[in-house]
Amino acid sequence: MSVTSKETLIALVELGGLEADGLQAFEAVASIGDWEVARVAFLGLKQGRLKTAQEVLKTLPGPDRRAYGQRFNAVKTALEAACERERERLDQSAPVIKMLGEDLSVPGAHLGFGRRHPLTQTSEELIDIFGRMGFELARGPEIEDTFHNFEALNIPGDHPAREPLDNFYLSPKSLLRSQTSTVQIRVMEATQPPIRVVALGRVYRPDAVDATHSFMFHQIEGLYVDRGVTMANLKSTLRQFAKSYLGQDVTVRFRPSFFPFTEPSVEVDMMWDSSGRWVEMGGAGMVDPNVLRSVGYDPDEVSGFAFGLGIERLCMRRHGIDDIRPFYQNDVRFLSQF
Ligand code: FA5
Repeated sequence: MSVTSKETLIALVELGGLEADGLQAFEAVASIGDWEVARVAFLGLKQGRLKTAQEVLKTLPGPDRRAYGQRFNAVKTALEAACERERERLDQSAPVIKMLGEDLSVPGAHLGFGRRHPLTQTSEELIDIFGRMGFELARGPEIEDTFHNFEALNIPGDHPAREPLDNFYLSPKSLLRSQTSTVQIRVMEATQPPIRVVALGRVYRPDAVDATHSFMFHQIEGLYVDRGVTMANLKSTLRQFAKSYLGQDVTVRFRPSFFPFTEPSVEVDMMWDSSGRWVEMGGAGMVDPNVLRSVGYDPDEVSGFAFGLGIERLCMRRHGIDDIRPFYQNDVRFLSQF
């Protein structure tokens, strides 16, 4: 191919250099990042070397332009083909080959999702049921002073319930609460009647562990104080609750009992199963006038009922569990059933 000027000759030599550089650059790419750098450097529409070479055409003498243009097109086609070829090579290489090395038909690993502990689920359901009956949620501390755990509940200093062997004392004046009845006092100290609350949480007693006893367990406490509250209200509230949580066919009975902070007091039993066995679900009664007086209420004006139920036993009865211990053994085979 003959050309008329020296500039054209130089430009054609440069086009040859551009082609060689470009082919070498595309051949050398090892990653998609390298490939992109080479593509922009040679084929980039704004500042790629091919674009610059195209601009040269306009500066050449008219008769030489055809020759330059033909050579330019050949270089462009070669570089575009190299660019395309290397892209395909990259797409088919590393990651895909790695994936193919594994057996894609093996089922994925099962992702085990956590779930809430059955006692947490039970507590939430109890809050819900009592919430629908108009009870609000109250809270109290697990580390209590002896005043709230005993004195304010009409359990004086020499009472056997205060024995060190029956409680987890932390100091002479503080202990891990042995009952949620402490929260009754805290609520009454802070609020005026009418009061309708439930309080749930852990309580601690050094009881020997067996199928129905643990040294740490959960109670739900209920307290209703207003004008004219009666034992009939207490019994109907607990029966309604039991039917709602344990089912319409549950049988509940009340036995006369004694608690220092209620008068009269009852123990509440639920029929466990069709064998006719009764299991104690909780204690309850009419708030003792002494307790009402000690928080500044007038027992001639207001009366109240209170109850404290074992949450584990409710959950056990509901789900047909005969032993309290699995709740605290962290065995997922047990826990994952809820
Ligand atoms: C009380 O704790 C009273 N505070 C209940 C009360 C509240 C009476 C308000 C009057 C007014 P008691 O010690 O019986 O009572 O316990 C109540 C319930 O907690 C029992 O019926 C039982 O369901 C559960 N419970 C008691 N001890 C244990 C234990 N070691 N492990 C599991 N559950 C227990």
